[in-house]
Amino acid sequence: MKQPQASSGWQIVGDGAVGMVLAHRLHRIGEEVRLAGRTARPDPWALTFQHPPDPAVEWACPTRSNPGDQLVERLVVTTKAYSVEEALATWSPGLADGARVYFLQNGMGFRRPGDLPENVRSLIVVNNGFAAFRPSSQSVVQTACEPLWIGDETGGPTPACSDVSADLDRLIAAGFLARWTPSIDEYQWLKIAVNAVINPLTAIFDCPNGELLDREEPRGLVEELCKENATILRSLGFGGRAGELLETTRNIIRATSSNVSSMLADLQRGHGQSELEFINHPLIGAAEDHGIPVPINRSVHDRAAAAFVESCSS
Ligand code: KPL
Repeated sequence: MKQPQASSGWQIVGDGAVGMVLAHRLHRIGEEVRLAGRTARPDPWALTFQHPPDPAVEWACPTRSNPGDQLVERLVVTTKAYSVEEALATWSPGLADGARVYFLQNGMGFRRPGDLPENVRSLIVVNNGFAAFRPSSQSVVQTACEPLWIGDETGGPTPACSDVSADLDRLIAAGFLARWTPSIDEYQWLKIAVNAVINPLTAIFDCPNGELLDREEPRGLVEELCKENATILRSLGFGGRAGELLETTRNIIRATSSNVSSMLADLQRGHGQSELEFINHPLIGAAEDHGIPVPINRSVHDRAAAAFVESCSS
């Protein structure tokens, strides 16, 4: 019987802004990449990438919408958290033995038991501010580049295998500030504590990230939310970073000021799906577990959830 071939390239699943930036930057250094989205795309797909102040470049992105008969050794899942289950249902059966699967979602709680074969390595990537947005469905603008923290559940001081180390080297060669961390959960919580501020507020106030600091009401809410979130981080044992939360959040807002946040983008699409469950719920849940009152988080969550309900009925 003919054995399926394994592809050593990067299979990126999720053709949103982050997937498009990864695909372009890896392709530019000669890596083999393929991009998959929910809908089938032409192969190759004509895309535009820009990282200001550099001019926009056009390029032909190879695509593929399912594994077919070529096993995948390296899968990068850049879908929204609520689409991970569907993405893995398609790609998990096509993974090679020992494949690496990188997850780049906002928030947590998007994995399901048994969603990956046992002989596959799963890695979490926390993107602290390498941000991008899509002015149109075929173009992407990268607006910032900050560390991509990469780690796994075992929390070893270095990657558990040389393939993962080699992947990190390639990401660095492609211009990402990719770094290994033995405490990826700390970075996940820190990012959640920031996203739980920026994302729902931009949805409520219907504004790009930067305007949160220009207008009085959201500016006050940024401060109050950060105060509550710092208390939650301390209770989780991440006090070292809690003191800087307000400053970190403001810096990310400034660095991504022209961005339409991923939550506002979801709201504008009007499909009613939001990442509140993966970003705001874990934080409010952790507060509940530790007996910490978080009235501002609850009210901001409820206002953002109401905006999603309304966007579907209008
Ligand atoms: O992660 C983001 C998001 O939009 O989800 C930020 C950093 C807020 C950039 O917009």
